[in-house]
Amino acid sequence: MHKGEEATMQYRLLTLGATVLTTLLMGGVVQAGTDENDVEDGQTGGSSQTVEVEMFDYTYHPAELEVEVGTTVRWVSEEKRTSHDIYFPDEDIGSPRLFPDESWERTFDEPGTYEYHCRPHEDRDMDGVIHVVAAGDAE
Ligand SMILES: [Cu+2]
Repeated sequence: MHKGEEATMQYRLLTLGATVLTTLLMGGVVQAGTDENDVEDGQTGGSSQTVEVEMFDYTYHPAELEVEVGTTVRWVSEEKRTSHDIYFPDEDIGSPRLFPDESWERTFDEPGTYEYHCRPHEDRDMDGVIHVVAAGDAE
């Protein structure tokens, strides 16, 4: 075998390696996109986790939150006396009034910015925002 052929062989091996690598990477991406029916591994891709926002002192904690698509946000009232709610005016979606230790959940399936406030305490600037980002884009 002279030098020309040897170089070609090495090139072919390199190309093969790159192809295998690309296939593996693509496989990973595809898997990450199929989170909805992915029963075996809930960790991949769009989140199915639950994140809590506590309500106390007439404030949402945290008031600003970034989550991945598919995340459920649960608002829990840690207040001592008064009640609060969670209302999204853009969509006219809202919770009932939550008394101490009560909670309400909403799952976010679309990326976007979701502003909300507490209807009983809008005049006290009790408001918050959820930033829903595509899977893998969360900081
Ligand atoms: Cu309130």
